[in-house]
Amino acid sequence: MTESFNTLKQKALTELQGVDSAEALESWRVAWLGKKSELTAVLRGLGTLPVEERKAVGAQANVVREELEAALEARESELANAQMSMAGDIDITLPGRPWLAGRLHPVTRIVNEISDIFSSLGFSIVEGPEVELDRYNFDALNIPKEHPARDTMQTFWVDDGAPKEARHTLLRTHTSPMQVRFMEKYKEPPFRIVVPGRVYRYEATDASHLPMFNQVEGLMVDKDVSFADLKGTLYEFARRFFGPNRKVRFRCDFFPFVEPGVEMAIECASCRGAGCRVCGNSGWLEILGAGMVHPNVLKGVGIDPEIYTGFAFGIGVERLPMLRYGVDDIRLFYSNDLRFLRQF
Ligand code: 2U9
Repeated sequence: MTESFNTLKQKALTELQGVDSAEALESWRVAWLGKKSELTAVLRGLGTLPVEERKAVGAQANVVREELEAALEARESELANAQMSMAGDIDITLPGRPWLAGRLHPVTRIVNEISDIFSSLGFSIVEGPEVELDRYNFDALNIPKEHPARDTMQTFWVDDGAPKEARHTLLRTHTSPMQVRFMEKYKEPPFRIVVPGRVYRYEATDASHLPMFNQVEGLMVDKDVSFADLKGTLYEFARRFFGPNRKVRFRCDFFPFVEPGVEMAIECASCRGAGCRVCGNSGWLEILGAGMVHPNVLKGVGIDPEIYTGFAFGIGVERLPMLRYGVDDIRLFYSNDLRFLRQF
């Protein structure tokens, strides 16, 4: 009996080696392990055997059945793997790939950090459209047509169907249009908002300029808001962002939407004030402009400048991570080089 089990097993296993498809595998299973197989016939016939023989034969038959089942399973996965390799889907010999953990872009993190600081000072965060009307981007901000300030903000005009000279649609050059929209909508001060977002300027690219960059602009309007509030707020921002030891400088500047206007600069991190390529040899990096909101801007949205005053500021966001991490070329942020981005 042992002999014939061995023969059966050998025959079945040899045949299994030749099986090369799912259908052939199923036929093999039916032939060698199915209801009408030799092995099943032996197991069924056990009852006719004398008791002593029944036990031994039954045990042997079960061992063979288990061996054949295991061989079937092994062949099945061999065939599945071979099929996948042939299709070129997968190389099962390669080690698994580790999952890459995503993270926020360094500029996004800085935008969030700035927003959080102003949020903790009582400002609400507001966002607005990147495609704007020139009425909001220029006219409402005290920059009428032919005003020279329009030259400093060369613009990407959007084809809105009008002839080229009569277009009114553009990619916003700053986020200020949203402050105008906000005041127009909510009418009655007090307002304290910051508007983060992308802005666009049609200008040549270099180590400190890109045609797209991020701003966080802020606006506070209320009764009795003074220049001291402006300075106090922006000093506090600089202190929280850069720490208490970084030097800060305020100087007079001009922006059509504020009067008076100032520029706030921070000591250059790359050269510590000595002068280098990043800061154009001045030792200082201008990080924001600010000023008291121009009475014309308030009047334009129906707010009486005799009753209310306000201050506003604009931060060029990319400069801040450049300062903090000593990055000397703004283009690195947007070249999709993971070797650079993974450092943050
Ligand atoms: C309203 C009124 C006034 C926002 C301001 C600046 C000064 C400024 C620059 C900083 C670097 C632009 O990104 S940058 O190149 N911004 O200098 N921005 S005051 O003034 C406003 C805004 C909205 C209604």
